[in-house]
Amino acid sequence: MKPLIVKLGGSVITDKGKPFTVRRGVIKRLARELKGIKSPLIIVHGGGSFGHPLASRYKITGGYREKTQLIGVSLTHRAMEKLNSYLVEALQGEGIPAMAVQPSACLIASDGRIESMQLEPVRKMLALGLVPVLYGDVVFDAKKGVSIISGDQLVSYLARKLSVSRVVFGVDVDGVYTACPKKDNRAELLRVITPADVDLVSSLEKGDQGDVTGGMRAKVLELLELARLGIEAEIVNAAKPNVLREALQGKSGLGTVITGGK
Ligand code: IP8
Repeated sequence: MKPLIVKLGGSVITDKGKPFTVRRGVIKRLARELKGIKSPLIIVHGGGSFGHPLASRYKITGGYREKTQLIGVSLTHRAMEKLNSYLVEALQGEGIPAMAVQPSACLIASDGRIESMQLEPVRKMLALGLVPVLYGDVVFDAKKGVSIISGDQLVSYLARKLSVSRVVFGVDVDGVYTACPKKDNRAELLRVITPADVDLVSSLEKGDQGDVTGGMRAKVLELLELARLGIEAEIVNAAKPNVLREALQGKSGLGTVITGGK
């Protein structure tokens, strides 16, 4: 059976308004929803109020420029490890054999894009029935010294390299909107996005201030890369009970489908 990839957005599993705060109840519920999934799973999560504030404070996306950033590299990575541990333990609590995979230790980036990644351990985990849990991370970069790789980019890379059946992104809104639905009440939910919708995608929001990896627009761009290869993805509201579970069980149309053709 081909694996499914699920991305748990940082805005779902953490409180973005409060530094270093996990949403315990939400994580527990999501772990219960994931328990019911029969297909092999790869889980990737975002940074939320753990990774983004530190990456932003130490200007890590701009690359390595001065020694004072090194403590920021160390702190950003550690913050992501803490969030990852919390999630892995919640999954274990539901009996899911989750295992952390540290992206910074197994990939090299170049100018902010993944250049190479050692995927054999992930393949072996899947073959055994373990559930790899990766995350957006501060990584070593051939051009910039260091950079931030988002969970979104990791999902897109993993989906291309490992043969996956479907990609589901869990976010804290109902899908992709024409504008940010939290700030603009005229924002309309888009049900389907295809590679033909380039103009629309370039007008999507780039994320809040303090989000170092580009918000909804960056997510959609990563997923359109997959759509071009025939891998369909859906962005759904994981903050609402059972939506993520149903999307992973194969129900389509719960949020925004990113596909190669209408
Ligand atoms: O929340 C960002 O991952 P994302 C990770 O998936 C860090 O964009 C370290 C800020």
